[in-house]
Order: sequence, then C-alpha cells, then structure tokens
Amino acid sequence: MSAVPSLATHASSPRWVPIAQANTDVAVGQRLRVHGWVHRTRSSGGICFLVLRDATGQVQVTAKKDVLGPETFSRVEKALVESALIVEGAVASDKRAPGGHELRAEKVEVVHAADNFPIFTGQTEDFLLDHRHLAIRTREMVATMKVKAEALRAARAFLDGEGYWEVTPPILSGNAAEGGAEAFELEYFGEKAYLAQTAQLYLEALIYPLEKVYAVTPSFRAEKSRTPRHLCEYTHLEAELGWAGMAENLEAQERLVAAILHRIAERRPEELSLLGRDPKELKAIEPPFERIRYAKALELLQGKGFDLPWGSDLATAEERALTLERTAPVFVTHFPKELKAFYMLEDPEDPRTVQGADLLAPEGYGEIIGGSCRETDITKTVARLEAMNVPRAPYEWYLDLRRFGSVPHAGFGMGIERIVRWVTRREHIRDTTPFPRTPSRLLP
Ligand code: NSS
Repeated sequence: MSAVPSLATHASSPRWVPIAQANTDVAVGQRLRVHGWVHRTRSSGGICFLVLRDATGQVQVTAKKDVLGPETFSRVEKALVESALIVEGAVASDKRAPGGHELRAEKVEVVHAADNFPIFTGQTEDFLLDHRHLAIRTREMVATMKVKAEALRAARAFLDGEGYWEVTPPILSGNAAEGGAEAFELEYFGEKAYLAQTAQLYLEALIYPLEKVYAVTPSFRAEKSRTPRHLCEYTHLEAELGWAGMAENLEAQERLVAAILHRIAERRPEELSLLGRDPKELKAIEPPFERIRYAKALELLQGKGFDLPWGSDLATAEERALTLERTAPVFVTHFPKELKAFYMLEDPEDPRTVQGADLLAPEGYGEIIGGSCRETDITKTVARLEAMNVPRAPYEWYLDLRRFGSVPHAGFGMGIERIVRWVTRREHIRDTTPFPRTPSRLLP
C-alpha cells in the first residue's frame, strides 16, 4: 500500500465530495469521488453492494466485476466492514438504496482492508465499553457527538455575543474548590496538587480585569457514585459575571440554555430524530424558567411520598421525582447553607440559606447547572472556611480578591454531558462522551 492513496491524487480523478452530498438529487448524473468506510457489504454474481459511510452520512455503492475488472472486484468483494475505500463513479437514483441514490463505481481503491470488526448488535455493554475506541463509530455515538459539538458551538456563540471573554484557567491547582473529599490528588514536584473540580475561583479572579468571563474545561470528581449521571471527568462550561446578583445570574443561565436547545433543534434535527428526541420539544422551551425555593421543593416532594427534613440534600431520586412530569427546566433556589460550598452568599432575608440555584432538566434528568452569588466579604469568607475546616493558606490568593475592589458577582457551571444526556435522551451519561472516565474505567 502506498502512503497516499493513488485515486486521491490522480489528475483525472473527479472531485472529492462528502458522502452526504453524493446522496442527493442534485448529484444525480455527476461523476464524483468519495472516501469512506464500509458499513455493510453483500455480494452476488459479479455485483457487490456496499454501504459506505463517512463523517457526513451513508451512500450505497454498486460495484460490478465487468466494470472494475476481476482483480479490483475481488479486493472490493473481500473488503470487510470498516475497510477504508475510495470510490469514483456516477450518481444514479435508486429508490431501494438508503437515501434514494447509489454511486455506480467506476474505480475503487481499497485503502485498507479491515480485520473482522468486533462491534455488532448483541454485544454486552461491558464488551462495548472495553472496545470503546471502535464502538464510537456507531450511528448513535456519532449523532450524540455531533449534538454535543453543536451544544458547545451554541454556548460559545451565545456567550461571545453577550460580551463574555473566553479564558483559560488552570486544571492543576494547589487548592480543592468544591470540597476536599471529591478531589483527585496528585504529586506536583513534591507538593500536593489537585485536579480541578471547578474553574470558579480563577474565573472570580478574572472578572476584575474582564468583568464577564467563561471557560470550557475538564472538571474532575473523585466520586465513587455509580449513577447514570456522574462521570469522574466531565466537560464544565462555567461563567462568572461581575456586578451581578441572583436575578442576572439566573437570567443568563436560562437564556444560555434556550440558545443551546434552539440551535441544536435548528441544526441537528436528523441526529435528534435518530436518538428519539423530537426537535419541536426543544424549540418549545423558552425562558423564563420556573423558580422554586428549596423549602417549596421539599413540600412538593412530600406530596410525592418523600419525607425529607429541612437540610436534606436533593439526590438523584428526589430530582427525578421533581422533574419527571415537567417539559421545561426548573430552578431550585435558596438551599440550606450547610449543603453548599463555602463561597456562596448568605441570603440576607433567610441566613439559613444561600443565594444559589440548581437548574434541573425536565423528564427526570435533573441537575444540569449549579450556580450562586459569591460571598464578597472577607471576614465572612474566612469564617465559612473555618466552619468547614478548610485550611486557609491555599486560599490566601482568593481572599485577596476581597481586599482589592471586591464587587458583587455571581456565576454558574453547566455540565455539558448532563445537558447532552437530556437532549439526546441517553440512559447513561457515559454515552454522551467518547471515552468516559468512571470509577472502574481508565482505558481505552
Ligand atoms: O458542583 S457544581 O454543582 N458547581 C460547581 O462546580 C460550581 N463551582 C460552578 C460555578 O458556579 N462556577 O457543578 C456544576 C455542574 C453540575 O450542575 C452538573 O451539571 C455538573 O457540573 N457536574 C457533573 N457532571 C458530570 N459528572 C459529575 N460527576 C458532575 N458533577 C457536577
């Protein structure tokens, strides 16, 4: 095999087009070249039908022995699923072919003849996870990854348009920000370091020079919880708004979520349909989202058979019950102080609670965003760190932010895999990311 496939460079080769473009009415009659992988193949009596896929779609290729010659035809006929091919030919209508068109091969190059592909229906979940590097080629995974990319594009477009600056906070840090127990610890040239659970503390520092900032970073949680919504590494979209309070913070979140949903509905309808989500359901979701207080959430839960005393956290089951019958997200606000991180601002009207909110996705999916107003008073921040038994030294730099021009500010963090899980209706969050990190999985 030569390093560069010959058909790709041959002067007389027709133009290389994405497969989705070859499988259209406008392409009928055109001579084209496509590059792709064998999705299905069957052959009988000197004719071979292949379904070829690339990143854009699929098309049926008809390869005939009398056109290709016996040698090439034999290579094509023997090419197993996932073999890589370059095909030149003319597009014709064919109602029986997927998408309604076929490419009648005139020249075929088998760029790589694949071994027996181990991924097919009926494999166990564990087997598929062990072979994740290959299983990501399935249609469901491809559709989910495209929806995720669209979510990130939508989020960036929205935030950029709103005047936020994208920034690049560190992932390695000398402090754990969301609670020590859940941080992955590692050794950093003889010192103790942590993998970021959040970029928040750094984003807070960045509002002073830039006012409105956001970052998309991996966040790490050393949680052994094996739930369908926890990953040990996830994609965290966080924003921090200077000069903002509770109202501005919640409004930014609901507008961001709506922008993401609407753009996905607009640009990825085929992927959504394949995954069983009607794009209309996403289009119909508009701000404002309902706001309910934590105390009210407890009452609602009581009506659903949960008997929770004030101060109990809302776990997966409670969030599910609260959202199962909803079609739009809901904010739960004013959680008890003890349940939340040290940096959250006490509510002056009810000091048992903080000015923060979780945004819960409907249909039982639960939390997708956590956010709050930040404590700006240095004395109170120090007292909260002490009350939570957090050593002060690694936070001295953070306390400095309360010494030099401290202003009201607020922010939030969205779990990208969480929102994608909801939108694409995946049962497990691991199917929203190509290489999930869970307590039992570090490979592939
Ligand atoms: O812990 S959070 O609720 N909040 C923070 O980290 C804040 N420091 C964010 C901020 O204000 N800048 O996490 C935020 C979101 C949460 O709502 C989930 O959507 C997601 O991050 N999240 C997770 N996704 C997947 N797996 C795990 N384990 C996970 N933990 C949080």
